Amino acid sequence: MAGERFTITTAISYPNGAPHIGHAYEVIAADAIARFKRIDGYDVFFVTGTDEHGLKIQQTATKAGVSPRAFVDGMAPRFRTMAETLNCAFDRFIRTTDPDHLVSSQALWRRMEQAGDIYLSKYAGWYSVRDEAYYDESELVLGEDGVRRAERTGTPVEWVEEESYFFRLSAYAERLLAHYAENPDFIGPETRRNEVVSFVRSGLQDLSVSRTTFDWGIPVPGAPGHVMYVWVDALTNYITACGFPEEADPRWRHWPADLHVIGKDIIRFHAVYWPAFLMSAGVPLPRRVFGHGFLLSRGEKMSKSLGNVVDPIELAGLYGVDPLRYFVLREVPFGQDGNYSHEAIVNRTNADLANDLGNLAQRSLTMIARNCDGAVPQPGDLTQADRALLAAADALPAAARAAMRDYALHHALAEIWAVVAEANRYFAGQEPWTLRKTDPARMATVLYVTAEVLRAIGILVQPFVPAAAATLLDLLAVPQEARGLATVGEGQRLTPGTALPAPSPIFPRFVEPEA
Ligand code: ME8
Repeated sequence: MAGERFTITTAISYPNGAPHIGHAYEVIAADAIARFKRIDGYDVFFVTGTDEHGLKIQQTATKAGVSPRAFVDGMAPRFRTMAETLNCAFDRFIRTTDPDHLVSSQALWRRMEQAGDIYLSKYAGWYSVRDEAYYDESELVLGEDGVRRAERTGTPVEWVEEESYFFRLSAYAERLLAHYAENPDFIGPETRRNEVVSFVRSGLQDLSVSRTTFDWGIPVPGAPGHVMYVWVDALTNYITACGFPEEADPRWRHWPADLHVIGKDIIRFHAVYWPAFLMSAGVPLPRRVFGHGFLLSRGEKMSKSLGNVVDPIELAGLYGVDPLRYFVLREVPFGQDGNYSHEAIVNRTNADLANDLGNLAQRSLTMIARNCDGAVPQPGDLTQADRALLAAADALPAAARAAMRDYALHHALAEIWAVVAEANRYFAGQEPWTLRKTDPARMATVLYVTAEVLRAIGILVQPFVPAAAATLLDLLAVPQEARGLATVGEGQRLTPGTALPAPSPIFPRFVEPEA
């Protein structure tokens, strides 16, 4: 594992409005996976960013009375700030208006053209600006209001007729199906894979890949008046970030991506169009595309006094960054849809974080501070109960790795919190506060075992609640360089006698503000 590389991306967001909880969810999940791989010794490259071209952005800018460029320059930093506020440690924040992305997109286009896959024709069909997608007649429904809409997304479509370059997508159906069959992990979860396979089996039509009726896009090389269809340029962001087209660029070692984290609504673009473009251009394909579910507000007011909070930065301010991260990753099985509500976030925060982990840390560390000279206690002989708890903690890296292999982040957290629960039962059952008077040596052992289990938990929770994990590991005086998954277990136990800082709370309870 050590030194093995791992490249992960999120979808790049349309900055046509402020970032919402769906954007936050996706970047949090990707960050947790990236951080998990980092503590497991991988050389990680994590990319996120904004998708700034296309008709939707141009129209929104016009409505706002500014140029598209001024509009995206105002909006994109809000997405970057959101990711930073949520403690997401990306390596590149790519904007599709970045100069290197123009070079990369045009180079990819040229390669597809050289492969004979681009030709000029005329497009006549339906287009949804909101989805930035073309639809077949068969994919539409006619509403009572006389408006045609895409059945899957409910967005209105308009008739488009213009000269357009096409990509010979129809020529790739067989190769794509063969790729899915040979690489069963290429699309996840299973439901998304089935959906894509049946879509491709039903036959693919060539794809219109340029537009002439507006100009907010990447110019098609050698074809004045044509800008690239926004999805061609958007998908290309993944290789731009890895230094394409300069394969001598040191960043090129990060390609192919190991994982594209995206929402379920854009699986077709990533699992059909994108691999076809890459096959055409002779560029290796990403290893896996994972379509997560949608996170929706239960549609109720978040709370009487708080109003309906949907801005992720506000949510983070209200509940705390770690509680928000923990909530979305623990509550929603990754790959499925989920709901959030004020009550659900508060319950998770107070039960799992403040009570189960926070209190255990606070109580045990306070006892150590008061009764063990503020240093890691000296354990005596271990009992069966001590050994069982330590074994449960030592088994966590393997259990978490197994869960994370399928990107079952909620399972990884469930495994960790099962050990938190076991540690609480142990602590309550051993009653170190009673031992303080009756058997101080045994008390020291119980506190040592608890602290050592907290070390393992602190290491394991870093990807999910990074700030709180850092605080916990600081309180246990675990050096920065000893915070990897490989340090969990027998080999690197806490050293008795190590001085510990004064304990402080890691997870405050959420207290309802006065109405
Ligand atoms: O689709 N819950 O951008 P976008 C969870 N620019 N995820 C959600 C969500 C929700 N309620 N709403 C949206 C685009 N998403 C394109 C991507 S990639 C080359 C180009 C997810 O701003 C959505 O599924 O509409 C997507 O993965 C991401 O947020 C950005 O959505």
